[in-house]
Amino acid sequence: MERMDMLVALVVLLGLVGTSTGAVYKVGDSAGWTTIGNVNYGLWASKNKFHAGDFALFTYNKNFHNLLEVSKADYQSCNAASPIATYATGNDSVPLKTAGPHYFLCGFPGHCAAGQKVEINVQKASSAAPSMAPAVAPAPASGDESSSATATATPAPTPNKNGAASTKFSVGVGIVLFLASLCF
Ligand SMILES: [Cu+2]
Repeated sequence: MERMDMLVALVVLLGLVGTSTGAVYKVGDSAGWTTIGNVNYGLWASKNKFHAGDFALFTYNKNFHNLLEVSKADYQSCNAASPIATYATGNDSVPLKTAGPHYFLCGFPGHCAAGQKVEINVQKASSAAPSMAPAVAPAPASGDESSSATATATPAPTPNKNGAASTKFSVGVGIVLFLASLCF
């Protein structure tokens, strides 16, 4: 196998390993992403701790709903006209790549106004789980460095699958290192 092929394989493998590290949170739990039953998505979001690298899984009937990631202003006004990202498969696993608030709504007429919208606040990746992603920390909005320092000093233990994920991660790193040793 040529060196370039090996490099491509390595990158693909790194990508696969990377996707296995985050916890997956199903939006709305058993109700999913819907207007039926007046699901309180704000309550759902407040019950979970999201970290960068996790995934939000939106499941819905794609004939009746879709999923748009929007700006804060568009979230507040239920404006579906200028989404940041659009999903429409009915089973969308959305990577929560960056810390900070992420805003989602359904773009079907009237659905957002009826409550089919959710704000997901993502915290920095937990220190327990190693991350392959470059350490890109968003700059503090107000330039208040003391508050961001105290924020990073409190890694809360989370009841998610970090243990299993980091085991997979270690195995993945082992495979990658093995391949890399073949390569170079
Ligand atoms: Cu909808």
